[in-house]
Amino acid sequence: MLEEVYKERRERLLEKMELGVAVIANARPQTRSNDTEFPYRPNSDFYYLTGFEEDNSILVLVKGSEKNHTVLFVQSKVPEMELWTGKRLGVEASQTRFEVDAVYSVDDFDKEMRLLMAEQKVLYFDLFSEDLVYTQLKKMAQEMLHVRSVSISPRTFSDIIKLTQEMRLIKSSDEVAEIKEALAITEKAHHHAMKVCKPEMDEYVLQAEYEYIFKKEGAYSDAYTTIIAGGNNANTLHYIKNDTTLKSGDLVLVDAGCERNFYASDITRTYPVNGTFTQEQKELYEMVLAVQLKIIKAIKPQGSKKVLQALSERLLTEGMVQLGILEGHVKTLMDEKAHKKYYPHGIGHWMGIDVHDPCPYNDENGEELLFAEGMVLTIEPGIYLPKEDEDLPEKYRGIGIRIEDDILVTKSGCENLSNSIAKSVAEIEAMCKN
Ligand SMILES: [Mn+2]
Repeated sequence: MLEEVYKERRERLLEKMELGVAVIANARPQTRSNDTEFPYRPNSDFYYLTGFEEDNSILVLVKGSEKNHTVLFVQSKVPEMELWTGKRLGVEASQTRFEVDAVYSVDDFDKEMRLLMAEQKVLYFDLFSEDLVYTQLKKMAQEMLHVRSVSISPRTFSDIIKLTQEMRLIKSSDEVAEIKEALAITEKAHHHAMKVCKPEMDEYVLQAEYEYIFKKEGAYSDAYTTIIAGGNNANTLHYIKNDTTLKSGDLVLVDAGCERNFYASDITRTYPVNGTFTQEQKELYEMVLAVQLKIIKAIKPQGSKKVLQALSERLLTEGMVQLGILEGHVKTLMDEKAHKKYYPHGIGHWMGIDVHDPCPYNDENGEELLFAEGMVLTIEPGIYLPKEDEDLPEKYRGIGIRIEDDILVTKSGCENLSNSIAKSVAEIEAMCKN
């Protein structure tokens, strides 16, 4: 994205702030073991406001009564360090690249920050983060209380994340384009995997097929750990061990999506390991699919997640009664929450730079936020029928199905951004046979 996109976001954030100073630090590298690290990924809010991928960087926004001031702290270039960990942009090049008022070395953070905080009453940062930068900030603010030359120093702490997360709820067309690019790769991966999946393959090998396509097609990472759940493993919702051998006659539930340019995709498909659904699998699958399609149809501006949740619970309960999974009246079963045993999760979540975008679901007064153009959410109904559950008809035991797509709320309704990933029984069986 262009630098002015990030600049415009910073300006919008400044508009939402009261007079004061805001500090947003980038993520720290995370240790994997001893002295090795996980691949680095920037903090989502920091990235949203800067587009900068280097660790050891901090953004500071000062909202003044007359004018605003934006400052970026970056790691300065140290040749001996660059030999080991790669080139850094450094202070000078950052000054040219970023449309901020000043760039300093992060080594000067303490010194410069005291100047930026002086005469400010409100200090914004991520109040819930335990990052050292914020601990350091609080310490500075406390020390400044005792500096006689400073007449005002921040005594009010406010949550910057609340403001950025409100902004991130509505995606710009540039952001939707990024999500679409991620989805194009995720589509290739699902289609490729449907083709190569076969009985006696280990789940982690199928996982590797997905990750191979992600990287080959230009997505550096998955957006979350891939779930490859063969047969009864699908009934463990967050199954990520992926270490069982896939069996002919079973379904495999795959929840896999790549991250591209730090935008997520999140797709679940459930397909037969040997390429052909059994009669029972087909009955269950088509029931869940019909529910998913109806829910997607119901998405439009002024709609809400609560309404979709209720709809999904009612439709799935009806479906389960029709198939003999639950017995009784739909309304009574729902009052008793009988359906929750087999559909225990939510219908979906916001998605964007984070796979579960941490945007608000309710407004200031606790009222649910209604859908509006530019929001992106997943729709993922599922039904989970454990092997050991003797209340279930025997023929359905050990089957778990989830179908998940990524949906953009549009002006008049919605667009299923992942519509072209094989989903009907016929489409899936055709793809598996290729
Ligand atoms: Mn999801």
